[in-house]
Amino acid sequence: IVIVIIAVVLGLTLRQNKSEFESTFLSGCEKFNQYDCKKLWGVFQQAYVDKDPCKVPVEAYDPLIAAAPFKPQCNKTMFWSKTKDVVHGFTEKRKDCFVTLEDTLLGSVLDGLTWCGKEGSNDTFTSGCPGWSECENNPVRSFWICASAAFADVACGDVTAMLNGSINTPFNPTSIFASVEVPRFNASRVKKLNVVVVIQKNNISNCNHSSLKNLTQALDTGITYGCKDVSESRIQECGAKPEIACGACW
Ligand code: C8R
Repeated sequence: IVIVIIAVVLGLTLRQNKSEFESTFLSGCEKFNQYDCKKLWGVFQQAYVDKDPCKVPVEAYDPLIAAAPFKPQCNKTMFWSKTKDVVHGFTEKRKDCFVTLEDTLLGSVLDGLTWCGKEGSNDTFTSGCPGWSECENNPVRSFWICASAAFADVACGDVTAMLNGSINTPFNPTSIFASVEVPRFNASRVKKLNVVVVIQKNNISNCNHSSLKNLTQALDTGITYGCKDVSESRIQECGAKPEIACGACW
């Protein structure tokens, strides 16, 4: 009987409120019109429920991306690596200038969430899920790789990427930006990559950093490259002053 009680308590703690995650998904989805959110939820779940949470491949989310595809927003696409807060602090105020993956339905709904399934169950769990690097094919990591690849596929015109000048390797080969997005920029669609290195008080890197040489080498021939060191305060100023034209921010 003791074992049964332990098993039930463990089961209850691991089994997070399914309807709570589902309602988070649905309410986030409903902010965007023109989507059948219940249908999207069904398609989303198919990617990971009843599966070993370390055996969810990137392609599992292809049907989800196909059901809520990213629209090309030429000259406005913003990528980032290790600058999430600065970027979103800026883009939430200047939607007229840039869009990130988090401004799309799937990106906004799933940003900050953790989820996984379990073999033999149709539930969604939000705790006890594998961490980002615990195993390669985990549900959250595979989703961000799949979504980032699809988002990079539709990038066009001049694209922008904000990188972090306060870390050792602003262009890190293990990042999603370097490993998934940059390799998919296609010269027939993308004209130029504008890198913005965000400079804070104690910056240790800038546009001259050697890792950025690797970035230029990874770019499809035909894509022009540009880089600017821009202080975090200037980015915030541009966010706070809508009268500054997008092209004059930096
Ligand atoms: N992108 C990747 N990861 C994302 C994400 C996103 O839009 N949104 C969230 N919340 N995440 P990082 P990176 C989560 O290391 O690896 C796209 C994921 O859980 O600072 O270069 C986006 O288009 C993931 O663990 O950056 C952007 O251009 C971290 O945040 C790159 O990929 C990744 O944060 C950023 O990926």
